[in-house]
Amino acid sequence: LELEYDLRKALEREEFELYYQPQYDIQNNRLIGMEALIRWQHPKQGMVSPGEFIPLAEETGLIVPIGDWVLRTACSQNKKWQDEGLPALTVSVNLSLRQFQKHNLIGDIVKTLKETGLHPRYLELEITESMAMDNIEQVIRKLNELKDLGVRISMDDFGTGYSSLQYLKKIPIHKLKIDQSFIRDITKDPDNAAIVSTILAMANHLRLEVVAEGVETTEDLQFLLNKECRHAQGYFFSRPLPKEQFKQLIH
Ligand code: G
Ligand code: G
Ligand code: MN
Ligand code: NA
Repeated sequence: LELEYDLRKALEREEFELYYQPQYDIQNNRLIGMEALIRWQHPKQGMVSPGEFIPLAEETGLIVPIGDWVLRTACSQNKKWQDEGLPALTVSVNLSLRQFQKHNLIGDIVKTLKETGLHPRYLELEITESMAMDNIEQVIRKLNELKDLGVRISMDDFGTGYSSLQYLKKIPIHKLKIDQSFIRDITKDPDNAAIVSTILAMANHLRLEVVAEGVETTEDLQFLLNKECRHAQGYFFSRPLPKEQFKQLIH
């Protein structure tokens, strides 16, 4: 309850910060983008993980103003880096269920892009399978509107939900992010190796891009290179970094 009270205050007290984790094109050794990940610097408890407060924010509806803040901050930071002459990168923003279901989602995004001046092609929205499961026709309509805006859509934590292949064929997205649980021990766990190979082959047929998440070792990377996986993200390259450090990395 106290945490809820503090969460209500956190926005106005400016206790949130975005960290950025780089994403690479591993076939060309090129930085292509970054995922924005929220951090909460609690005045007494120190860093509270989003795993802890995002569910609470969802329950209480606080995710709506917090999500707006994340979107605005990520877009405006990305535009600022571009204006400073840094290479143009795509910023990925995690959407929560409530945000995705908001009636005015499209309007909010149009407004944020306009106000920050970020070109839509440099914004990617991450949704999860479970978010996109019910009312599929409506979800498809919404995703098409986003696609028409020119923003990119990726399916986060792919493989942990229950989406059918039929569904994957119908849903208008650009990219799958293979969940890190499948990348773990990929060179030692034959099941994981098989799952990842299958996802890569399927994505290739469906013309979907793929990002492997949670790449931690050079062996993981080598496996993915051999399987012609294009994009990757994980501690092997970098942990999520505060904006100043991320800028050092990219400039
Ligand atoms: O950064 P970390 O691994 O601690 O993130 C834990 C979880 O919190 C992940 O599932 C991640 O997707 C989620 N998360 C991080 N930042 C945001 C955010 O800005 N919005 C939402 N909705 N989820 C986030
Ligand atoms: O649900 P989502 O994929 O958005 O969550 C991303 C989470 O994964 C973040 O909390 C981020 O800090 C974490 N993460 C990113 N790279 C790695 C990695 O290589 N290993 C592990 N264990 N976690 C990672
Ligand atoms: Mn994510
Ligand atoms: Na993920």
